[in-house]
Amino acid sequence: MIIQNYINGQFQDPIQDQWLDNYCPANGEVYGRIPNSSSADVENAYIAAKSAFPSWSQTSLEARSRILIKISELLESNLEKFAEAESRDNGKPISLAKSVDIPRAASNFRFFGNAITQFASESHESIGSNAINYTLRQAIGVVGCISPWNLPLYLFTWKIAPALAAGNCVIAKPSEVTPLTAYLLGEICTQAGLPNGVLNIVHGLGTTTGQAIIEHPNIKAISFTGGTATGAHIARVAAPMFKKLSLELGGKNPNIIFADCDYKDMLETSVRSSFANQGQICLCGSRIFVEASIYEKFKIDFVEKVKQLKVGHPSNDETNIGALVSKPHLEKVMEFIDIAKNEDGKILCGGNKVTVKGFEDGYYLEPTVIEVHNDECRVNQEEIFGPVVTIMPFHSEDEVLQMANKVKYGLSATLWTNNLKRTMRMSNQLHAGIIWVNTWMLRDLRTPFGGVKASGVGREGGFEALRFFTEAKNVCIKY
Ligand code: TXE
Repeated sequence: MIIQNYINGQFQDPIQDQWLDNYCPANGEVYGRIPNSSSADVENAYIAAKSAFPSWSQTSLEARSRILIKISELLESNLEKFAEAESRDNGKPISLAKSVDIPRAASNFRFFGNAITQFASESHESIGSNAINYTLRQAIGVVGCISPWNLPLYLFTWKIAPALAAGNCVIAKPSEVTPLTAYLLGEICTQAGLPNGVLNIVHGLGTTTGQAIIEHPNIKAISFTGGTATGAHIARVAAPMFKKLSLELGGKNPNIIFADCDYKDMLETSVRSSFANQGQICLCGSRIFVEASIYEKFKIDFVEKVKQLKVGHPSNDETNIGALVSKPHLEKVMEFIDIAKNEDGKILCGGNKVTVKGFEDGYYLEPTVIEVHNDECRVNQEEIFGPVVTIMPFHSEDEVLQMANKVKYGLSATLWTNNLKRTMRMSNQLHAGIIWVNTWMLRDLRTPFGGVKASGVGREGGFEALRFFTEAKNVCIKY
């Protein structure tokens, strides 16, 4: 399988003929190659985007909306093909790709195709000054979208759809680890009638292709999802050029369980919030804090349920836990399990590599639960981003609030309680951009999405995304 760049509506090889291997996480084999694009490819993408911009930014909202909705429909009618590609490239269970990843990518286009027709700008009458102000929301120009490997098409389109809806032309780079569905998207965009140059997809390493995008002086905004260290690097490069930045970075999210919760619901959801997508979701509740009075019961019930999860080949419908995305990532996650042992953590279940018959070189790991005694230990502080969670008891609301907030991240938090006053108190005080109460990852695309502290800056979703991808210009007229 040879993946090419999609520039000006054409599929092309990289100019310098540099390629990378693409691995299948389920069996460890190389099954394709992808361009490692240079700044020359990014420049070509920029030239295409720049020349498409005047016409695209002046295309009526209805016409843009129609094209985006058409892309959504084509994704839906190609669901099987995209889901298989996503599962093969990323290692995630096919059931997840079919039920979550690809439907959500389609929803992203449909949602922003509709949202742009509802996006209103403000006007303010300056009473006493005989003046009226109105605010234009103008497309920025050429923007860059850089996405990670954990939810490949889901997050790629979460950026591209609002950028295009708002009238920008886009240079997008998917993760080099999971390029396949982004490659397939190009063909669908052409079929849907997206004009050439409006969306350009360049593939390659972060340090070559990604770097060329963030350093480009005329790419005026960067929307990035990925690791915190990369986010900090991007901010350093972009700041002197005054680029607009949206950074959605890592998380180490608390899952806080009070004794008065609906236990069954909490238990089932906590298994999902710990291990969905092999724990490789920035929103996973990777630190579980349980009120002391139900701690021992929870520990037994949770571990029993986790042991029932089936680790297996991603294409098997029975599989709950597929392969981790790459060998280096598997090694990194396993290192954390060793760190936990050295820090006096107790492995309650899991902790070992799994050999799946017939796919012995795949990157499989048991879902792992670690009991920790000190919330400041490394496994409780650092983002592991794999099927590994920590659990520990707490004795009071104040204590758990302090532990929950004592990490550098602040993306999401989950609370399990039926006490309304406590819900309000805790929600106000938790350091996070997203709080779920008695649920997890229930998403409404209109809501603001993003984190505080080392989890990033800016908000995606709904009109927040359309505001990010436009410049506000105020016009004041005296009459
Ligand atoms: O991410 P990177 P990695 C976390 C998770 C994971 C760690 C590292 O803890 O273990 O980050 O993952 C591109 N200029 N998350 O190394 O490198 C890169 O090519 C421009 C959390 O895979 O941040 C890819 O397209 N771009 C996260 C994207 O950035 C650069 C999801 C993300 O890769 C670049 C993924 C550069 N200099 C990992 N360097 C989440 N928040 O969901 C890299 N890239």
